Amino acid sequence: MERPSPHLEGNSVTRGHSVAAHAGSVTSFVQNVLLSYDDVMHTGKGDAAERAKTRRRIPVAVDASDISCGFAVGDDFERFSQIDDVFARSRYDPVVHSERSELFFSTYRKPLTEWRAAKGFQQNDYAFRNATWHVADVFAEMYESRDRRDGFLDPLSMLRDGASGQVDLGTPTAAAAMIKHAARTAGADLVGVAAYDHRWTYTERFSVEASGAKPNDLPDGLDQVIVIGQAMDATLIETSPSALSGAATGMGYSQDAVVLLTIAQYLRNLGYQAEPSMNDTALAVPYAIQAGLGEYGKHGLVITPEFGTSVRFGKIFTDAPLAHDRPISFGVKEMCEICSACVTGCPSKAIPDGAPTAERHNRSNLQGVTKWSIDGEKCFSYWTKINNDCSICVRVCPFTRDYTSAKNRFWLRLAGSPLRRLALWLDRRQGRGARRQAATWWPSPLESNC
Ligand code: B12
Ligand code: SF4
Ligand code: SF4
Repeated sequence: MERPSPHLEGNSVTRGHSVAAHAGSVTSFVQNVLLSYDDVMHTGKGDAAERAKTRRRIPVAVDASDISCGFAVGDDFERFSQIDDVFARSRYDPVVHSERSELFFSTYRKPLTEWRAAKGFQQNDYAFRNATWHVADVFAEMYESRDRRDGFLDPLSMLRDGASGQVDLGTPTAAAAMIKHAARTAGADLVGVAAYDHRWTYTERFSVEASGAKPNDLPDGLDQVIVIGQAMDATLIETSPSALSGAATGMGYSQDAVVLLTIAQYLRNLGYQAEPSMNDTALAVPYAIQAGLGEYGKHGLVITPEFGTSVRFGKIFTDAPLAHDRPISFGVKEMCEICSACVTGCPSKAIPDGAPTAERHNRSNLQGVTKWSIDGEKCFSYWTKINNDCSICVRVCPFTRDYTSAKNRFWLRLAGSPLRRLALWLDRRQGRGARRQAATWWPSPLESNC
């Protein structure tokens, strides 16, 4: 897993001053402040080094086996077909399809002038939400005439041909470090590498034209999967449920598309194959766990030590020889056993409490895996009621915190210790996870003008 390099700890100005103060000598001030060259330039969100401190004491497993990942895959396991996921079913299955689901999707495309009187669901909120989706939508709609929805039903395909000769990337460890460095520079918040695992590849893709299955073609030999984590804006998530909170999702996808295309093109320019994939082609959650980005939670999502649940994942399938990361455990499973914030917070009662089970709520769950599973039909039905995606389970999860703060990093250590009940109690006392009024997100009271 990626680790902060020592020279990224804090910004150099602060570091320089503190050195001068403690050393108390003119010579060291000159050496450390005046003569040192600041080689740290933040190109991304700028706080990666602070957040990465959360990983320092987290144990890493010896391998990425199912046992190390906490996976319980039975003999009756069957790969999942994308035609069974709730979004695909909303197009053809009357159990999920309705006038409301039609309206839900259409409002992402058409300019809304009014929706609901409720704050957080007004024109400005939808205007911004839809704008954040725009870049992802451009790719999704680019090849609709070829029955493709890039990034959602098909891999992102807007790429140039690669080089004919391959650059020698050195050892797999060096190669992985290079690709991760490039990915972070391009805007990735987290990067990990897992071995290709056929179990997570959809048996089929969903074809809009056929309203049914089409082949899920993935070239042979793509043995590595680079998993990219894209943080969702925490202040937007705090307003969930609101149309405004949907902007965190939209930005996640749009930024993900940029990073995935950039790194896939980079790999191709080095002479390797690379298929960039957002929601299409394969399941992201088990890959993110195998790649050491986080642990699985009762809400069916991956919880990371840097952003809690407030993060999205994309992936790149490649034949570049990259070293694999290994899973981590920092007390999520144990915390989920005593916490039920997502269960009680979920307005559609889609998240059951209790131990992991192999039972499926309906055909939209994977067959043959003992795990916590949510009822996707109930979840999506709520989305169609509020006319926006929901992120309440992301907001209320106690791990969703700002880990640039030392206080929150301390909380994370407490949560991963036998004192986890105290951590949970503190979380409730702190009032963290409370819903923020969407109107307070905007710098001026725009809502009253809309
Ligand atoms: C379809 C889908 C949904 C649908 C329907 C799910 C369904 N059952 O059909 C609905 C509407 C419910 C949904 C809701 C949300 N989703 Co969603 N969803 C997906 C999508 C596109 C496909 C997943 C799928 O095929 N599920 C069908 C079967 C496999 O479902 P399942 O058996 O219940 O398995 C789920 C989990 O158990 C886990 N999982 C799958 N295989 C395995 C194997 C093992 C061993 C384990 C332990 C877990 C596991 O992943 C599945 C997620 O649905 C993925 C992207 C992707 N390609 O993975 C994003 C994805 C899972 N969603 C994501 C998010 C963030 C959300 C929402 C918060 C909405 C939002 N703001 O974006 C909510 C959260 C609801 C919740 N608590 O799960 C993120 C998760 C990020 C994270 N931190 O883990 C993903 C990865 C998208 C992304 N680009 O980042 N989603
Ligand atoms: S997204 Fe909302 S409705 Fe869906 S499971 Fe999470 S809290 Fe429940
Ligand atoms: S809200 Fe609580 S139970 Fe749900 S995933 Fe987060 S820690 Fe686990």
